[in-house]
Amino acid sequence: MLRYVTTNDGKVREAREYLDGVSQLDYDYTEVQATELGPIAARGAREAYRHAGEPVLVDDAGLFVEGFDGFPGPYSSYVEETLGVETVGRLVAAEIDEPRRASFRCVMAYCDGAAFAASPDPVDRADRSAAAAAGAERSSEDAASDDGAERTDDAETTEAAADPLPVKLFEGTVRGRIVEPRGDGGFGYDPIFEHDGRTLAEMSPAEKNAISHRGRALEKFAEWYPERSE
Ligand code: ITT
Repeated sequence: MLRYVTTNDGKVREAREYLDGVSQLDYDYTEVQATELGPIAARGAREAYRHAGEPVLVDDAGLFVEGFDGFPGPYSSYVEETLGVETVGRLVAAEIDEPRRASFRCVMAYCDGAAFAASPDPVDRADRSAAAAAGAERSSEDAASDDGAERTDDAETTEAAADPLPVKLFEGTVRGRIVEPRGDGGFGYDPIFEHDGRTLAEMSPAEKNAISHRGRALEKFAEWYPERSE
């Protein structure tokens, strides 16, 4: 059975729309310090797989503010806990001129203990350009390739060399702007992240999933997974 590894119930609600009956594994894997989401998710998936002994999907997400060189990025969780979402919104408003562009990114890491056949890069062009614009991680191409020796991402190459348990990554990005908080849906940074005129907190779960970083990553995963699980 596939376990969706997260301590965040908001993520699980969104994942259920793509993965029928997926069960949550409320496991707080070690979030290594890294400037990129890919290695954090990959390492988390290896650890969670060893813990659970069944297929796992780890979801690591972050808000990348363009005018802050991608900050808070992989530190989004820590920054939400320490400063809070509204303070982040106020800092951005004080320091950065309109349009205060940002992107939300999500990397899903899947591990079931077995190797993966080479497969086409599951990241699309929109993800790449959004990531580049946000000054976020290195190319999403690296972050989305099958894990292993051919990976060019330095941090994850070091990780994979130290721990060769195969991991496959799926990534999604949504572009938007930082605005004053609006809406009471969603979770985390949703009230201050506007996409196409509405904040993610002003959207229904289905509307958010249709355009969000997580929805896009889940869509790619849900397309690939059935064959794997046969
Ligand atoms: P797990 O690591 O246990 O999955 P988490 O909430 O710490 O839970 P992340 O590290 O991936 O998950 O999240 C980084 C931060 O970004 C955290 O503060 C989340 O609340 C926030 N976040 C993640 N996805 C989000 C989304 O879709 N909308 C708004 N905020 C989100």
